[in-house]
Amino acid sequence: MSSGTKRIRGVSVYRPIIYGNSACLIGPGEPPVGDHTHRWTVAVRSAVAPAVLTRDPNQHIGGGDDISHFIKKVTFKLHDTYSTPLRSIESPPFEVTETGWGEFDIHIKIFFVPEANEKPINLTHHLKLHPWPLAPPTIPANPSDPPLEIPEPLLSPVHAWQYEEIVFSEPMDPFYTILLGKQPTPLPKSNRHGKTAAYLLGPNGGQVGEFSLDMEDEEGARLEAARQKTLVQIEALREKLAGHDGEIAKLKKELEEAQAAAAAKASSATPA
Ligand code: SLL
Repeated sequence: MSSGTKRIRGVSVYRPIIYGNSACLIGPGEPPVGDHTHRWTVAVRSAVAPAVLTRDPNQHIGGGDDISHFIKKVTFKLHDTYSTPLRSIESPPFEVTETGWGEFDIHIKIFFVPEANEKPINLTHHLKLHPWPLAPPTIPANPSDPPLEIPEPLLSPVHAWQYEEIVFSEPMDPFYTILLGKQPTPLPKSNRHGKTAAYLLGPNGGQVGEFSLDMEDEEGARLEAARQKTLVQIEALREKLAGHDGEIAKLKKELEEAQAAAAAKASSATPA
């Protein structure tokens, strides 16, 4: 076997990516496109953003690193209402920009460079155009009040992105050399691009730019809080169950006593 076809045993290399979409309302100043309401971009990108974002909101998330040393091609299968729904993107940026009126599932297939000798992976992303559920402040406290005006900036842009780590376990020898030569930029501690009125990257919404270690910590804290809450609920149910067991034992005893008393009464009433 030549060294070119060897796998590196016991080694895993991971590469962070994001996939998803950004969407903007087509503005009143722009030329209309039929009944289309939004311009959107679906993409596979690096999770880390460039230091300076462009002005195009569809480019506001990730994309700072080149990922073409391991991704060769990405196909995006759009809704059948689009002409040529299968879009094949053979060089970076791996993305499709379109206009439309509706949300639907996009099937994304990532093909790796030949050196990787890996099967393509399939992902599904639900194209998101609308920022629902609407933010709580837009819902009136009193149901008889008229609905509050939703400020235009809150509707556009909308961001819906998923963080993913592609793991190459036991990579091919030449591919391992390629990976070692192109390290991903580490995620920053905090998002360098901060918050805007945009929907919706991350649990707190409004973040643009990139995924950060803080977001990972927040996710961990949320999971831990949920775990603690579940433990408390389990304990409460256990106590309730123990209470029910006690009640059952008490009722059983009362029943036995009543049955014994009835039997005694019946036997004493029986004529000799
Ligand atoms: C819906 N099930 O009803 C979805 C389908 C399809 C969206 C949404 C493009 C149309 C065109 C377009 O926005 N399709 O090119 O005319 O919401």
